[in-house]
Amino acid sequence: MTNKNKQLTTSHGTPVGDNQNSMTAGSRGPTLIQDFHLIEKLAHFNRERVPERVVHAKGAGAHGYFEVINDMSQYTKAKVFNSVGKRTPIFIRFSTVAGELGSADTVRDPRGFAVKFYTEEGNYDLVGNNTPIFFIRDAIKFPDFIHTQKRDPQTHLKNPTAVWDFWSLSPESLHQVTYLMGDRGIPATFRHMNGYGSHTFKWVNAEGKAVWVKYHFKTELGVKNMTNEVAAKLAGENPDYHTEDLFNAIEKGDFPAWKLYVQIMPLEEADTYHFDPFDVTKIWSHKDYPLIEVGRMVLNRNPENYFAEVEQATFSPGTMVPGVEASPDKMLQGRIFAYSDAHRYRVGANHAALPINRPKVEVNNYQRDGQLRFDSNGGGSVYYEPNSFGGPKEAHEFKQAPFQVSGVAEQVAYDQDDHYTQAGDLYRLMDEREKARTVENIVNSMKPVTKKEIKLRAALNFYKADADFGERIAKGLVLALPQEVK
Ligand code: HDE
Repeated sequence: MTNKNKQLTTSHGTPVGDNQNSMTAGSRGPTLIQDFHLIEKLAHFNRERVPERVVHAKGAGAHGYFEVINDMSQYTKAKVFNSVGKRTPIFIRFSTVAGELGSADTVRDPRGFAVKFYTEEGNYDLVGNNTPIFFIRDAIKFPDFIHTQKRDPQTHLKNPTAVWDFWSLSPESLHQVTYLMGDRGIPATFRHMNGYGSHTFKWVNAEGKAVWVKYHFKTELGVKNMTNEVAAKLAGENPDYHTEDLFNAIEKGDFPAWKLYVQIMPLEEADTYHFDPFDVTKIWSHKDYPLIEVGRMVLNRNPENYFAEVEQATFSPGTMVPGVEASPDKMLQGRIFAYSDAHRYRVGANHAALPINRPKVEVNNYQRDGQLRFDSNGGGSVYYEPNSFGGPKEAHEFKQAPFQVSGVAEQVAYDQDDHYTQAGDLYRLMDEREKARTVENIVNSMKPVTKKEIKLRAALNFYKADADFGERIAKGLVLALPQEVK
C-alpha cells in the first residue's frame, strides 16, 4: 500500500492546508487552540508507544510458509501436518529475552522462536525458543526469575548477584545455564539457529489416539554462533545486527529455511520414563525417541510495517488447533493463561482481530464490543448462545480428547530432582575448546557477584553436574570447593 503523491489529510480524512506552520494570531501571536491539525498531531504522537513486551521485547519478524514433507495423520489430525505438499502461511518472530525494545541483538541470551501457523482450522501458535529446555519448570517462579534478568530496582543496572543468587538456589536451571553459557548462547544470526517447542505437547489423531510430542526446527544453514568479542563489538556498533541480517537476507531473496522434526513418545511411556517427560528442564534422548521429519518452514517475505506486524503480533501457546493439545507440563500450563493476558493488557481485548493476528478462516463467535472493535462486531447477527436463530454452534468432534487425572490437589514439587545429569552430559558433549569458553563465560559472569557464598553454591552445582566443570569454575573464581563434596 502506498500513499505516494496523495493529498495530506487528518486521521479523519479531511484535507490539510498547511503542515509547516501552526495557526497563530499574526506571525508573533499566540497559537490558537482551534488549530485542530496541530493538536491532533501532537496528541497522537504522545500515544505512539504501546507497552513493550515484558520479556522478549526486542525482536524481528518475517512471513513465510510451512510445507508438509511427511504426512503425520497417524499421530495427529491437525491438518497443518497432514497431506504431503500442503503449504500453510506462517509468521515468525525471533527475539531476545531480557533486553528492552532498544537493546542489542548480540547478547548472551536465549532467543524467542515464535511461529504462527495460519492454518485452515484457525491459528496455531508454537511459541518456543532456540533452546530445547528452560531455566525453571514451574510457572510460579517465572516473575522472580525474570526480575533477576532485568534491572536492579535501585541502581537500574543489570545485577549479576541477583542472577546467580536465583540460579544457584534453583538448581533446576543448571542445564539451561550450561547451554546459555556455551557457544549457542550467542547465535551468529537468527538464520543460523535452531528452534524448539521446548515443552512436551500432545498430538491426537482422528481416532482419538494420543501421543506425546516435542518439536525441533533445524536450520538448513547449519548452526553458527558468535564469539564474545564479535558480539560485544556489534552490540556497540550495530545493536540491530540480527534484525538487519534477517531483513536483508529476505530482501535479496536469500530465504532462510528450517526442517521441522518431532520426537514421539507413546502415551503410556510417560509413566515409566526414567524422568518426568513433562519437565521442561530436560531433553528426551534422541536414541529413545528419534527425530521424525515433518516438513519445511521457509521465510520469504519481510513485514511491510514493523509496528503493525511485529510489535502487534500476539502469540500464545494456548492457541492450538484440533489434534494438538497441552501436556501437564507446569510451565506450559502457566503460559496458556499468561500470554493472552499479556496481549489483552499490551495490545487490547481485540488483539486477535488485528490483521497480523487474524486467522485466514472465518471467526464466528458471540464475543462482542471491547476497545478498538474496528470490525463489524458481529453486525446484526445473533449475539448469544444457545439461540433459536441459527447462530454458530459447537461441534463435539472438536472437543479435547478426554484424559485421566489423579492425585491430591496441593502445591507440590516435581517428584524427581536430578538437575545434574543432563547438565553434565551437555558439558561432556563439548569439545575441549568449547568447555574452556563455557567455563570462561561462567567465571566472567560470576566475577562481579558480591557474595562469596553465592559463587560457592553455584560452583558446587556445576561440580555435581561434572567434577571437572565445577573444579574449573571454582579455580577461575579462586574458590576452594569444600573437601566433603569431593
Ligand atoms: Fe514466555 N512470555 N513465558 N516463554 N515467551 C512472553 O508474552 C511466560 C517461556 C516466549 O514474539 C510474554 O506477549 C511465562 C518459555 C517467547 O511475541 C509473556 C513463562 C518459553 C515470547 C510470557 C514463560 C517462552 C514470550 C511477554 C513461564 C519457550 C515472545 C509478552 C511459565 C518455550 C513471543 C508476551 C513474541 C513472551 C510469559 C516461559 C518463550 C509475559 C509466564 C518456557 C518466544 O506472556
